[in-house]
Amino acid sequence: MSVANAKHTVLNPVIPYTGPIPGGLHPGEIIIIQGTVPPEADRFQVDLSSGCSTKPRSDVALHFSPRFIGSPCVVCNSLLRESWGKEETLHQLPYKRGAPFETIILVHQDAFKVAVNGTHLLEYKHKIPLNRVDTFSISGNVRVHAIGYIPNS
Ligand code: 9QG
Repeated sequence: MSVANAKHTVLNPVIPYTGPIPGGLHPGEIIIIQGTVPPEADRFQVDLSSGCSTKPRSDVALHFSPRFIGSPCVVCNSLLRESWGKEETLHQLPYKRGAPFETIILVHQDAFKVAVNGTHLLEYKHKIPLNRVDTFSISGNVRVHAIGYIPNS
């Protein structure tokens, strides 16, 4: 799997980046993010959202937030009507400050599955129907080389 298989690729976006997910998200589809964590990073986040409104803020189906300060972890959550749900925290961090990474978000019927550098990391059950997700954002302490959207067939 590589960005070469992508139907749509975004190269070297300025961070924070927000853009449409072409055609929305369906089971079997994959989003690939290739980037580098800056040496002094404290956190970054990927958000899969329902629209791109900031006021009121759009619902976020998947907020995926690697954190490097304190006890390293990855926090996932959803934002519904401007309120965060219950955090799902994995006390494991496959990202390294100063190092490149490849993150793959696999879209399943009932969950997102996230893999980092070729290894499964976590699963996050859908809190918001998949057919409402149409916007991708990435922000915080991260450099992104490419974002690729890979169709399901
Ligand atoms: O802190 O946690 C996820 O549960 C909040 C953060 C918030 C999220 C949230 O302030 O930060 O990570 O999108 C956001 O608002 C980010 C940047 C309890």
